[in-house]
Amino acid sequence: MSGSEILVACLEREGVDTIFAYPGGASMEIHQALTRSKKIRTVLPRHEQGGAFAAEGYARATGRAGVCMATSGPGATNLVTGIADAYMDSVPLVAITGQVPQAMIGRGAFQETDIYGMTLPVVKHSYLITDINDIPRIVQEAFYLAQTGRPGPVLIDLPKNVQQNRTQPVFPKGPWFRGYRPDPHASDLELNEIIGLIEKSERPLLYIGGGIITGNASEELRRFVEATRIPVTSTIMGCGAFPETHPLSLRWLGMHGAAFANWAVSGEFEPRTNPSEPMKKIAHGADLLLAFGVRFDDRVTGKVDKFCESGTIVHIDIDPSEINKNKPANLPIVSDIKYALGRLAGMVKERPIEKKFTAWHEQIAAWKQKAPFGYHVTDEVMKSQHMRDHLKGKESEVILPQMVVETLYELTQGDAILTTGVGQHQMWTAQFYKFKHPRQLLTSAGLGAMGYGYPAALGAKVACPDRQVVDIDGDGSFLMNVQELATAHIEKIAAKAIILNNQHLGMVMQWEDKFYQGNRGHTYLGDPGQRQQIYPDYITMAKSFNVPCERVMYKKDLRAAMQRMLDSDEPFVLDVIVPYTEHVVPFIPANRTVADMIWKA
Ligand SMILES: Cc1ncc(C[n+]2csc(CCOP(=O)(O)OP(=O)(O)O)c2C)c(N)n1
Ligand SMILES: [Mg+2]
Repeated sequence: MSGSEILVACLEREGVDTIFAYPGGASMEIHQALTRSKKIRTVLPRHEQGGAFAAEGYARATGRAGVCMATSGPGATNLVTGIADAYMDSVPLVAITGQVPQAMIGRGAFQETDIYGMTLPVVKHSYLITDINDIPRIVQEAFYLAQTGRPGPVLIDLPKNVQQNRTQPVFPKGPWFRGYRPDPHASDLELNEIIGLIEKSERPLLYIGGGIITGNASEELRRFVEATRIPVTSTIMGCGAFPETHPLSLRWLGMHGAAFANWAVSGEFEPRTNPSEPMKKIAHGADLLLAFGVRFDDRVTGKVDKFCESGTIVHIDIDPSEINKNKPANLPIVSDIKYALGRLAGMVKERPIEKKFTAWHEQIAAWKQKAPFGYHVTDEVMKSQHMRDHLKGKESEVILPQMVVETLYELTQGDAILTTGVGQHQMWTAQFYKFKHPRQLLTSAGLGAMGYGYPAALGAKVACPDRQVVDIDGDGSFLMNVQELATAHIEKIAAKAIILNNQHLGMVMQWEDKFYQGNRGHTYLGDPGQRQQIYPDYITMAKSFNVPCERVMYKKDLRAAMQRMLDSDEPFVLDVIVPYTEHVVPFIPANRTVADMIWKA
C-alpha cells in the first residue's frame, strides 16, 4: 500500500466518517486514496479555514474528533486559525497537512511552510512523519491524544514522498505514552473535604465550564446539584451542561453574563462609574465557589483578584496546568470531572447535606427578579439613523436583535443546535436562547474567531443530520466565510443561517461608543454613499450560490419568515435587518469588577 492509502485505512480504523479536505499538490495523493474509500465522506470546503471550522463543528456537536486536511504552504496556514480555536476551547481536532517531499524540506521549496513549527504553541501535540512505517502508530496516537484527557488539536504533517512510498502496514494494538495519564481520579479524601466545606458553607455556588461537556459529566452534575441544592452558573463554554431552564440555574456569567450570576459569585456592590472609588458591598456573594471544569478566563473574572474575593475556592480540572494559573484555589484537585461529580453525588446520597441554604436561595431569587436579561426599544433606537434610513413611518415595526433569538427559541422549542460568529449577536444568542442540553451552543469562545458560525454549522449538520442546526451570525462574521454557502448547496447540507444584520462591526462599535466617544474607526460595513441600501446584498449573493435567502425588515414578517427557514430542507439564509444602536448588557468592562457592571437594559 502507498503511504496515502495507509493513512486513509488508518482514518477508517479510527471510525472517521467525514473529512473536510481541500486539495493541492502536496495532498492530492491522499485525495486520490480518499476517492477509493467506501467509509469516508470527503467534503470539499471552499476555504481551508471553513474546513477547519466545519471539523470543529462536527467535533463540538459529537465529542468525536473532527478531521480536516489541507495541502502544504498556504493550505496549511489557512488551517491555523481553526487549530488555534480548537486549542483555546479544548476541541478534539485532527488536522492533516501535506508537506513538500522530505528532500525539499528546508530549501524554500514551492509551497513549503514549517507548519509544525508554526502551530507548536496551539496544538496539544504534533507530528512530522518521516517514515512510512510510522503512519499507523502516529495516526492512532493522534486520535487518542486529541480525544482523551483535556481534548485538543493534533497536527499530522505528511511529506509527499512518504505518501507515495509503499510498504506493508502493521497496525499497532493500542497507543501508550509514558507519563500521559488522561484519566486522573480525585481521592475520597479530597472529595470528603469538599463535602465538609459544603456543610460549613452558607452560600455555595457551582461555577462550571466546558469541562463538564467535554467530560460528559452533565448527568453526574445534575445528580449532585439536585442532592445538594447548590445553584449553578456556567461559562459560555458550559452553556447547556446544566439545563438553563432549571430553577437552580443562574445562566452564564462574566463580561456579558447575567448580572445575578456575577453578583452570586462576587457579591452585589453599589454601582460606581469610576474604578478608583471604593467598592461598597450591598450583599454577600458566594462563600464557597465550586469551580469545576473551568479556567478562570478573563472574560469571566474581570479583575481577577476581585472575582469571588471572599469565597473559598475549590478548583477541579483534568489538566494540572490550569490549577493556580489565573486564580489561586484553596482546594485544588486534579481529576476527571465525570468521576469526581459521580462520586460526590454518591457520597451526598449516602450522607445527605443537612444545610438547606434557604436564605441564599431567596437572595438569588431576588437578584433574578431585579436584573433579568432584557431589552426594550430605547430612545436611541427611535432616533437612530437606522430608523431614518430603513423604517421611516414604520418605526413600531423595528426588529431588535434580541427578539430574533427569542423567536427562534420559541419556534424551535429550545432544541436546536446553534452556532455563532463573534460579536454582539453571539452574546445575544447566549442570553436569549436557553440551552437545555450539552453540545447545543457551538461558539468560538476562547479565540473569538469571526467567521466561525456558518462552517461550524455545516460540520454540526453533517454530524447530526436530523437536528435543526442554525447559525446566528453577524453581518461581519458571516461575510468572512460566505464562500461556504457553496459547500452547503453542493454537498446538500441543510444548515440555516440568520444574519443579525446591523451593517456594523457591532461589538467594536459598542466599545467605540463606551470608550472612544462614538468615533467610528472603520466599523461601518455598509456603503457610506448609499446608506439606505443594505450592503452587501446577501439576497443576490446567496442566489448566486443557489441558496434561498429572504430579507426581513419588519417585525410583522419575522415569525413567518423564520418558520419558512426552519421548514426548508435546504440551506437557507435569513437576513434580518436590525438597528446598530443596541448595546449588549450586562457589561463589565475589561479588567473591571462587578461594581463597575452596567446592567440596566
Ligand atoms: C477574525 C476576527 N477579526 C476581528 C475580530 C474583532 N472583532 C470582535 S467582534 C467584531 C465585530 C463583529 O461584527 P459582526 O460579525 O457584524 O457582529 P456584531 O457585533 O455586529 O453582532 C470584531 C471585528 C475578531 N473577533 N475576529
Ligand atoms: Mg454586525
